[in-house]
Amino acid sequence: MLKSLRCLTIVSGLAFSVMGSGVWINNFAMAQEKGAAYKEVDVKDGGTIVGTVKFDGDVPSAKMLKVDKDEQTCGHENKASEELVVNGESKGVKNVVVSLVDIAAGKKIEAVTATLDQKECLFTPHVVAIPVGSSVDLLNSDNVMHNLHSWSIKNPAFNEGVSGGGKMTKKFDLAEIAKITCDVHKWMSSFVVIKANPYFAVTNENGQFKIENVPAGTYKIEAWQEKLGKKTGDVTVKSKEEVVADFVLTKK
Ligand SMILES: [Cu+2]
Repeated sequence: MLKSLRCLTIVSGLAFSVMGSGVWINNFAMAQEKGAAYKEVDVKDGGTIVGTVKFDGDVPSAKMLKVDKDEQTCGHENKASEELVVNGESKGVKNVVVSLVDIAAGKKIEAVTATLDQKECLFTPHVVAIPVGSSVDLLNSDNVMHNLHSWSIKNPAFNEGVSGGGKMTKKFDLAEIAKITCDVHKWMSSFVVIKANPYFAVTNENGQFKIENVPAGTYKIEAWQEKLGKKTGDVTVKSKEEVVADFVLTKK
């Protein structure tokens, strides 16, 4: 099979599209709220988007989180924050959510049950991405009380304690970025990112991602990272081909 590689590099001010111009944003937001933004179809001969999200600048050292409570369980030393994890060699940024934002039709949305654990007084994984209609098992693997405080705006917010070894399950039906914190241990935070379509991925420790079975077409592709913000570009996918969409993010 002939496999060609097309390259798109998204850097500031180059192939970088502006999200601010009103019409598209408003239409998209309205469609999303009505739940009519995405149609499930049979995708045959879809293409694949691969890419890397890299950090532009000196590799930042991890912010340290002060552990000042429940030290027998949480540890006596301060913990490295995962709010911005940049690989020292590849400069890849971990835990970036890369997604197609304006795709009208494509593969079926498969609801999942993801897991977000509180372990040794950190949330793990730090970022969970799920499609709408999915659930998250919120676990407490520690022997101390934790709390789950969701800063949801569209989905029902919750703020509940969970005892050691406990679990609660929450369903997320609307697309948004929901920060989850523990009010018992102020240093603990994580994000549940809920997407309106199934075309998204979370970057690995080298900043790499892969989005598969995309119908041929041109789409807006977005990278979001909690400290570096959002960047959007255009990507053109062709049947059975692999297209590269790289992002470069910088500190704001
Ligand atoms: Cu906690």
